[in-house]
Amino acid sequence: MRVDAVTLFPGMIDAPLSESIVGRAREEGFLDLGFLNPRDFTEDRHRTVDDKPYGGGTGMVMMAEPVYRALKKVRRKNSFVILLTPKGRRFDQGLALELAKKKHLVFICGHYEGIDERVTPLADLELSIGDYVLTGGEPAAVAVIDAVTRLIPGVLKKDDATVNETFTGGLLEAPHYTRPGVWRGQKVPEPLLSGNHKLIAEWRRSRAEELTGKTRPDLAARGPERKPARGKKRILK
Ligand code: 6GU
Repeated sequence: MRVDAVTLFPGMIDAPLSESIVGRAREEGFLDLGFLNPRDFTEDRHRTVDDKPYGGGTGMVMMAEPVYRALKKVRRKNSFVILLTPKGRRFDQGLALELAKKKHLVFICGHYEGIDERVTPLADLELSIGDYVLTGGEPAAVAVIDAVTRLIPGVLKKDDATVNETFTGGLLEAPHYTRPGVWRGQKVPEPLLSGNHKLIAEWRRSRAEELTGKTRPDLAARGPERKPARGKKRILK
């Protein structure tokens, strides 16, 4: 998959996505990640990318033109353009699965107080990663690119890891344990040591339901199917 990020701070995305599984996915060619800095698309002496908001107020607003030019340079017919903003649709695993099918994703990262509203029509989707405010779209882009990259076939060794996991089944995952069997007085639950696969599956199911009911009643209420939350359409352009 090809992914491009339009950002004033490429290092905020490049560095975290150079480590671990995503770093390896890039080295192995599963993910081809590129960056466009709106500053490189300015023409004035100071390479200006932001200005004061019309109507007054605090902070600076990113200007539309440098972002537009950057986007024009990378956008192709099959590109899916995502504008990262806390006002966007909330990202979830269902959306990650949809985005993983795309050939080319382009992320536009706002910074400061945001981007001139007139760039919004250039995006296919406005996306948020949760109900809190970040300094910019960059950490959100990292989260989304990470979640999507691990779903690209071949990136993870066992595809099973993406089938059984938290959220895909509409439940949080059961807890995991590894050696030693007793750690500082705490034992590994008996069923996991039984070697009985049916018993293990039942134990995990039951722990997953218990955990989901306790910490995420909203997920529990939605049921076991990975169906969209009520009233939400899951169809992307
Ligand atoms: Cl996409 N951007 C910013 N600035 N803050 C956020 C966000 C995005 N998602 C959650 N908070």
